Amino acid sequence: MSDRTPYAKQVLAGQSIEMPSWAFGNSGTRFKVFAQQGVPRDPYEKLADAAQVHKYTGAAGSVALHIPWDKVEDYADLARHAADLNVRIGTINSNTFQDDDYMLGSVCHPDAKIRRKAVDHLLECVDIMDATGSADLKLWFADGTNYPGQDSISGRQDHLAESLAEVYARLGDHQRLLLEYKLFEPSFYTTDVPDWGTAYAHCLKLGPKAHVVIDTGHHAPGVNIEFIVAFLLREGKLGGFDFNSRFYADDDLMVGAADPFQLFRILHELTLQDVLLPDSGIAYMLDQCHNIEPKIPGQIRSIMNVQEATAKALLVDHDALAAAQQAGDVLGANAVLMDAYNTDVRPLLAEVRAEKGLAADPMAAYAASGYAEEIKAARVGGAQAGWGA
Ligand code: LRH
Ligand code: MN
Repeated sequence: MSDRTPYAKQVLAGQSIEMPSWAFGNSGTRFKVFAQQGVPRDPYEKLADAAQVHKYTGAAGSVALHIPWDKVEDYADLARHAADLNVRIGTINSNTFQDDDYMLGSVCHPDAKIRRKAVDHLLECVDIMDATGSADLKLWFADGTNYPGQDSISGRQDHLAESLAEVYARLGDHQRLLLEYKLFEPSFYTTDVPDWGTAYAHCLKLGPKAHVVIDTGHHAPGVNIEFIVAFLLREGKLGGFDFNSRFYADDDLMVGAADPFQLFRILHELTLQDVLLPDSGIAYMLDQCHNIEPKIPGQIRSIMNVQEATAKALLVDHDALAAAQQAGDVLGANAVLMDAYNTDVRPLLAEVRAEKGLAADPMAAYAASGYAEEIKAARVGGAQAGWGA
């Protein structure tokens, strides 16, 4: 077995997982959004908190924005603020799911006036990308229906295709459109982009700047997500990930918390295709809500969970695996993967952090920094950030 440690350390040192700005604000469920002390009041404070995660993990150098949750007067100034904090603004997320006009949909709405409004918002998001220097526009649509007969399933697909084509045409040379699918919620009969196949078909029609985003919480129970990963990778249409985990539906829990083995299997498929580093063209992001746990430590733990799953995947002996697969050695092949999965990679990650001048344990280092107490004391008054649902 060739020693894969040097290669693993090199990849782990360069890994970067984007944080969602909304993870630092208050969040919850329809039953309750719990407020936490010290929560940011604006996108500037959200970036400051995100910078803490990058400071201690060294693997979270960018922050995704969500519009209008992160609306500011001057996006170029916000991008400068991010740079001062040693992070950068990444993916721009549109929001066509919180306006009363969107009750029956946005880009798929039966009324052309509402579709116009939705597309104008998406075009505004591309303007923001021009200001922040972001490459990716991430589109998730809550669009769907709740009752059979409520609207034309194929008619809504026509509206969707037309709306996406207009946005696609507006993209700059180095900009991409990432289409995210989701099985259900908030719609409970049809969702207009419910699965990878629908997203893939629309992206194929749109062109080379359109790719599919896989949110790990957006599948029916039992769906083999790593198959979707392998398939879209093979097609060159995997644009990004929204990492989180779930026990039941779109729980948006910390990635790897509910099913670390699934996360490992996903990272294994990505490692096989050597697409883990930022220049791979795949946007690795967290999409989570820390409803009851402290938010900055929640993000730090999440980055560490991705790093641990990645390290295990990087230790898989690909040559031995290929040989066992070729020989039809079912148990042998499975054992190669399980050996890597059952490897304690925490010492290896502590080494990688030490070589980057970081503390071996990011959670302990952040806790010892006193930052949590500082923001609790400083952020008094003003309106805490949240989903504003
Ligand atoms: C939808 C989603 C989408 C975001 C939102 C915050 O469930 O995953 O990626 O816009 O969460
Ligand atoms: Mn998502």
